[in-house]
Amino acid sequence: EWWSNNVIFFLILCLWACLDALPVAVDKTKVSPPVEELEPPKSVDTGLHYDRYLREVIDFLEKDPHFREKLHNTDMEDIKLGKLAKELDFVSHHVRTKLDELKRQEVNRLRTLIKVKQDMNGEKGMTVDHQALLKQFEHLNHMNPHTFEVEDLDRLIKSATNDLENFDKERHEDFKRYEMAKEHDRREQLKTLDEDARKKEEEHFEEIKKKHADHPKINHPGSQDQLKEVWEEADGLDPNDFDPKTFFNLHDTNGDGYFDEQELEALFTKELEKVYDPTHEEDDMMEMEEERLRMREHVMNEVDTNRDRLVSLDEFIMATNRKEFLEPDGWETLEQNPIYTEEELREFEEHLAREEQDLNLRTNDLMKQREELERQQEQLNAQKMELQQVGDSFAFTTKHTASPRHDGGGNNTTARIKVIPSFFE
Ligand SMILES: [Ca+2]
Ligand SMILES: [Ca+2]
Repeated sequence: EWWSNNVIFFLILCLWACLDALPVAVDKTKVSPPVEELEPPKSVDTGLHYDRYLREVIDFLEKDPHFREKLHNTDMEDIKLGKLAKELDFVSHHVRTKLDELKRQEVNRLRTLIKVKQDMNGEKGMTVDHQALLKQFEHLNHMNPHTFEVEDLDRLIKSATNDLENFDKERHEDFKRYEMAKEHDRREQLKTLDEDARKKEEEHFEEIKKKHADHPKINHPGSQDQLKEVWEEADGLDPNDFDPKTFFNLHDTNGDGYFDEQELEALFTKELEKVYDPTHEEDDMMEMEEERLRMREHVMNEVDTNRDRLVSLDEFIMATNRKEFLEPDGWETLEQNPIYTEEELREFEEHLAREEQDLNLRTNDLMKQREELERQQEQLNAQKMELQQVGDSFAFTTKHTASPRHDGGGNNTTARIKVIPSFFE
């Protein structure tokens, strides 16, 4: 089912881009098009590492009348089977040329990134993770870096749907690792302190934890209380006039008739400011962003009934008619539940230790190699010295046994004496 949800999302993304650029496309059919500049795409950032490429490909594809028509008339099943990707064979030469260009740019971008990464790893003495590198190329066929083919579109659709599904999950995992690294560093730091200092440090830690947990009540995200607070404080409107439809239109900032992820997340800023202040030692802004993500996911789950990762006006109005909208449960903030277990922290630390051990082994190898090179160099130097001594004594002997008289022939001893030391230098 996730698959069809994602395909729906992709389709919406396409349709959306389509509506956006429609007047431009109509103009282009009347006049023969001049060579188009590559402009940044207008649709919403997906947050994927190949976001720009994805959106540019979609923007250009929907400029092709044939492809646009197919996009409207192909059902989900067929998109799943890759039939939409096959329609690429029928798009105009002009669009195909643009797609080729986009792909070449994308391949170059990836190559540059990988080069930078390899250089950085090289400096740290780390090896390159080839699996991870190959993953960066999954959204296109890198075996053919020059032209954009059916396989490229097929891969792009599959990667985007799959990666968007896992995007939030990966952000949660990154956050968890961040928290475990923070705790690991704290414990390591404690180990370096004497008993008294350690006790003080522990007390301070508990104190700021308490300070952080002490904040005004958080409204349940997406509840009437929460939205009314935005309406009153951010929009400066009278709470008695609260109207869901007006609220929706006010906060659909790009005016496309949907709340996307960014527009939803913006609604929680008021709540988050109750808990997080960037000037306070006890408030971690990374945690604030994790909280924002949790709130958005929660509201999406409750309100986005057709699971296209967008909240339509209808879905929004429907949600405001539910009992939970008026009488919501409380909301548990991040600090009220553990982010990781001790077991997970232990595994994380073991992983860190293994990485450090690998690095140490590699460093040891390098040290040994350097010692060996130095030893060889010393041997060479010793040999050179020996030879030089031989050369010097030979020169000395030659000088003193040779007749000082110029013999008038080709046998110039002074020249030979000069040559010997310079040979050994
Ligand atoms: Ca919107
Ligand atoms: Ca929806």
